Amino acid sequence: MQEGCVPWPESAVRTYREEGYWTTEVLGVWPAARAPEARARTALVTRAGVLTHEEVDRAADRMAAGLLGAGLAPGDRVVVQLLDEAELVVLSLALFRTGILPVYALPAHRSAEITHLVSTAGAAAYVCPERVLDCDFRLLAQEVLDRTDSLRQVFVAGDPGPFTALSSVDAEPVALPAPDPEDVALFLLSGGTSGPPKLIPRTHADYAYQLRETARLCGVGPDSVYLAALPVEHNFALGCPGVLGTLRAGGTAVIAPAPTADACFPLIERARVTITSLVPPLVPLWLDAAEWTDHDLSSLEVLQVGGARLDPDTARQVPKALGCTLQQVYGMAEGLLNFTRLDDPEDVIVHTQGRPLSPADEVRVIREDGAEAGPGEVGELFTRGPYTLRGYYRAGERNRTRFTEDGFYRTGDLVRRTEHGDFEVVGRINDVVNRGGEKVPTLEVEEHLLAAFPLLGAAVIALPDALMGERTCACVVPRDRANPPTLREVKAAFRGRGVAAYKVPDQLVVLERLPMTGVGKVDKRALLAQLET
Ligand code: OOB
Repeated sequence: MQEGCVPWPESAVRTYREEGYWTTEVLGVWPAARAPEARARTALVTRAGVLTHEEVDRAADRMAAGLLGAGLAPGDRVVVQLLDEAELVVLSLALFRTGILPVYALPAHRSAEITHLVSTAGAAAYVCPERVLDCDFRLLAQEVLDRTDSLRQVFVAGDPGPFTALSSVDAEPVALPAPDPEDVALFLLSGGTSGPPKLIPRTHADYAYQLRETARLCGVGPDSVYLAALPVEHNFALGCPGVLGTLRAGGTAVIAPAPTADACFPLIERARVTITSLVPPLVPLWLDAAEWTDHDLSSLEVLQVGGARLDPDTARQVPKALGCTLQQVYGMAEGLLNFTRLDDPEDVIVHTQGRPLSPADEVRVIREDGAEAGPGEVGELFTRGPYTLRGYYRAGERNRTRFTEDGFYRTGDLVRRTEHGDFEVVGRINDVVNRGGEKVPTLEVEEHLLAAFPLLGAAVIALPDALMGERTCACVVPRDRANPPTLREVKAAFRGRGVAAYKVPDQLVVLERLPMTGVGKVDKRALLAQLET
């Protein structure tokens, strides 16, 4: 494995190879998609039009040659932040084929996050759109260039301004260096930990296994049509089985411009979509819209819901309202994925977040007193397995707190396991606000508040929210009591600092002091209790 990554121990590697979890498969070169009968079939449907498997394959080979021609080399890191367009898929395949490593940023990220990613990854290139709404990414790229020192190139989808057009990264296909299947293929971002996003190395072998096994579990094959309603850069829509798992199986991926029913229902009808995935806050909106829609949704077989807790009442309504099977997915970019099975009893599908994907996933539920939890008892979930990382990228010491000595990843999630082994997620011990699937690291928000305003203290907590599940509440103690910041000023300051919009606090509470624990940390439990009364 590359420098900065923590390899699996030799004994685990041997088991995963011998038992067939890891093969010699490399991401992006997929026999089912290259089979003669698949080549003329539709691979991608986007706003820009339709591409067949053959066209995607050829475009990826040309872009791969173009990337090498532009001076990038296997092992280089490239921060990828594109709109959910065909280019994102073609670029991903091109990067996998050359062994150049994408670091997937989210569409909502702005200069603060991109600067952090470029410097943590030591990225050689950044790929971005021309502009989105009010953000000109070429200006953002210039800011990142000024603040970091590894970046050599910026590729822009659209008018490149002073940079290079992504469309010019194109050359006659060349023989490509074959990546080692057990080397890193891509980096995902952590959502579940408290600080700024950490980089999660995922290897060809581990991610290929995930794609293969999730497709099998969801019945995804050459006739399947997956709708990416959520951002493709996130593990859920990327590879569970998502866009990559569907393409790998020879099926069709449809990329929606937005996750709303308005945007997605016409696509479901037109492309005869069979499977899609959503985060919980979208589900009631889809259910309402389904009641009056004229669009034919009858092709839909499976709706996956995950990223945050789905309320059982909403879950129960899905099959009737949308005419499909609900699948709850409790996953994480770090690896472990849990699914309810398509043929599980209704009770399991409605009330649990499923069980591990792989027989090789090892899971432990550890109570607060350190003992293993029995069925029905709450504890923190620890896991290791053939597609779960052993350490964050270049995280050194910090990995010690997130992993046990024997390689288990501490998820920070509080779960309960039923007698049948299905998980219910009941809470979290990490300091993250789960805003309907979008993870807001409280520490990061607190740092921005302290840097932007004269404060004696800042503490960010999650408050229950009817739509989002949780909302972000910032509690601040101003230095000058007579002159506290307003929510509007906080919003303006976050925008000025180039922070993704979903991290802006939803609510601001001005306090005279923050409750403290005996060891001098902010007592967030007491703070929550104080706000609830
Ligand atoms: C997915 O991945 P991440 O990395 O954005 O966030 C992981 C965290 C989990 O540790 C857990 O706290 C929470 O998100 N979570 C859920 C959940 N699914 C994820 N909490 C309750 N119920 C669920 N169903 O969010 C993700 C990755 C792949 C597939 C699906 C979701």
